[in-house]
Amino acid sequence: MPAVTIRNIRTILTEPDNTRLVIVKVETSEPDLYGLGCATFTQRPTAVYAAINDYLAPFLKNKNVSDIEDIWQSSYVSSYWRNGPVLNNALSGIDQALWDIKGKMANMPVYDLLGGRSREAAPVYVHASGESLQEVGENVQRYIDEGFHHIRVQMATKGYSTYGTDRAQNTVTGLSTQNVLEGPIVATTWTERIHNLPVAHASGIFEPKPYLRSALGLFDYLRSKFGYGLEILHDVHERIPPILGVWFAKECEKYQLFFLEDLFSPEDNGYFKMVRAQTSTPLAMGELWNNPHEIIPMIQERLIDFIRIHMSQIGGITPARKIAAMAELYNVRTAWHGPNDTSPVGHAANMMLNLNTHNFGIQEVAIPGRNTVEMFPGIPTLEKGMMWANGLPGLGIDIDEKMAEKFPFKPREYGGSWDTVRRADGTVVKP
Ligand code: GCO
Ligand code: MG
Repeated sequence: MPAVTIRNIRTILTEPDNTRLVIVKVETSEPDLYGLGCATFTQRPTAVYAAINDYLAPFLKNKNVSDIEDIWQSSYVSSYWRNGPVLNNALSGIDQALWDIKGKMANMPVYDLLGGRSREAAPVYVHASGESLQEVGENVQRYIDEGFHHIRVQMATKGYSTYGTDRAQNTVTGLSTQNVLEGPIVATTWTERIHNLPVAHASGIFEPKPYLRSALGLFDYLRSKFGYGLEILHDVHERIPPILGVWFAKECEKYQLFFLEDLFSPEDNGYFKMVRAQTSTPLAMGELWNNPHEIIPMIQERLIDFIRIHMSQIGGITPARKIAAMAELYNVRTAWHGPNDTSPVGHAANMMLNLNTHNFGIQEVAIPGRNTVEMFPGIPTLEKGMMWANGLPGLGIDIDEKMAEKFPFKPREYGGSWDTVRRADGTVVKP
């Protein structure tokens, strides 16, 4: 039987529900056989598009679709310089599509190619946020009523920009919120005074201590309202000075979080040793890592409990399954990144590892919009607080290309970059 080869690689840019998605379609020498992969880097989607169309598509034409490992390794070094977000996303789109094709050719879901299932479905966590303790509490209750058991909680810090709430920059949808200083400044006169400094373009002011006090107040409120049966998670989103992160993780211990996420920025990985020695608050990190050198020491030294890599940011299923296997040896659990800028194809790829790997931890999910569900037949479903794959061959998902064409990228201020958030004195804050 003649080898099945790559005939064409197409990149689909679409925005069904206010988040820009990058989907790769690998078409083969078999007319009806194709694969889909996620290459979504929502702040730089057209850079990924160029990396695929200008470089990987010509490089891979006529290659044998069966040789996923060789295609990954040769593509990885074909740029010479490597391990960055744009090229890794481009590589991921093709890699996931090739795994999709391999499963279709073998007539089995990718998790069966990897050794079968360790569980029926993947428990998920959802995002509850609000402007006040009461509003967050109401949203938590709503999710509990819908059958969710793991809930990430984020609350606006009055008078400041706060990640993960309506007052935050929401660049994933490219809609920057207006400056959030309209509320009374709940701070000392010092902050009030310097708040009025003329600060260049900013989508709000972030100050660490008001945020930290507000977050601890939220955990206290939720534990007194819901008790300790509910699993609550929180994303610091790397914004605070690292030593305050050490203090905060220790303060969180009594609230028994499921995990505390992105306590430090990737540039401050070195602080994990310090916090690890002082508290048992479970730590999660990974969505911002692209390079093996950022990742390997964190697993080897058991500095995190959950690895939260955004799978397309490291190049797809091929590297992700290797990292998951290494993590198992150190008892680090997976928690693949999965908000609305992980496409449904990306979630389908996450699910292949979520069902297969022994050291699964939790799967993040943002409830998909109606257009997204319609555009991606076979999208993993949510039921009983868990995500379910459909058991179809490959990744089990498709895309309605005609519909995707009807949802082109919307024009965005600053090209859809992550908004600039600043301290009261004007210093830029890590996102
Ligand atoms: C999360 C992440 C996201 C990122 C977003 C960036 O934990 O889901 O922090 O909210 O901010 O994916 O585009
Ligand atoms: Mg995060």
